[in-house]
Amino acid sequence: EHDNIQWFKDAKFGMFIHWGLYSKLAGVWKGKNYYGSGEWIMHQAKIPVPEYAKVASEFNPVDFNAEQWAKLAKDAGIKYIVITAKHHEGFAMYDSKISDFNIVKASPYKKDPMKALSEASRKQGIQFGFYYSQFQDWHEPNGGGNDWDFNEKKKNYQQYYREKALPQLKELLTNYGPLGIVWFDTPGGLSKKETQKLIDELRVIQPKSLFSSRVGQGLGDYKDFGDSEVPPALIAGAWESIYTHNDSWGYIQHDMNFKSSTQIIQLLANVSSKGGNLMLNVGPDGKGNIPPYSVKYLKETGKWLDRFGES
Ligand code: JFZ
Repeated sequence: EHDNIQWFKDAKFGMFIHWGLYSKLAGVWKGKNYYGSGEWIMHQAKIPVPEYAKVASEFNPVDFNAEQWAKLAKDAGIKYIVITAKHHEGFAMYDSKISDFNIVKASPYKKDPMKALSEASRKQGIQFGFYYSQFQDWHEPNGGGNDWDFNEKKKNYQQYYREKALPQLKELLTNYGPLGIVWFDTPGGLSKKETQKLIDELRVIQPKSLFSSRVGQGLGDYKDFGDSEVPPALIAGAWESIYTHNDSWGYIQHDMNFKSSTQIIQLLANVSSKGGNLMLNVGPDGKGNIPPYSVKYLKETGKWLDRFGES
């Protein structure tokens, strides 16, 4: 067991944030509405890399306010935040020296929102962590997942790990203060030995950070259940269920199927009664606004927890 697992076991409630170029597309490409997971639109519409890269030049989240986001989490009774530093689209939402496909270099916004959010979260006493898509990277010829621009058989995944994933993870673990969690996703391309080597190289930078189970190969410090899954009974050890507030992780303008505060509270009760944490996702839009229904229902959830929850 990881020696820094206790805060996580006590946390009960986390906030997941999916935010990237897909948030700006909002589930629409060339006038057509896409459904499902908004962060998959590049894949769904088979958008070529150069065309998708142009979205970055229009991505300008001027409404983003780190203090507001962290305050909302605090008011909702949330104890940790995990945000997408880079999703499968390959775009770094932070200042990266490894790839120019990042928010500081490639967007008119030019600032690093991850810096601001990491600081604002800690100021609120909230643990802060990054999601990083370590295998799928649709922007890179050697990254996993993009088979419409690149031939999957010709890919050198090792090279992608060596030249992008590992160096970017090192940046994230080095430049943003102590991270509560590094949340990996959809593993691939690495053997158990190679996965262990990746973990070891990151561990030395931040021995106290927890790594999610999707780092792969049964390694990782706590278990994640499949999306929108709660186990049927009490489970020992540290674990988390992840749910999104509506039906998509990334913002989709035509997805209004938000869970009410009553539903969120029931979900929290269900998960925590079995010993786990609920990490509930919100999808801010391309301007940097958390959807109004998420704000409303999260605040209501916090009010209920103030009255009836144990701290
Ligand atoms: C992954 C991503 O592909 C998706 O875009 C989102 O970020 C989500 C949180 O994670 O999707 C998954 C990964 C694992 C499972 C399901 C969806 N699973 O184990 O059931």
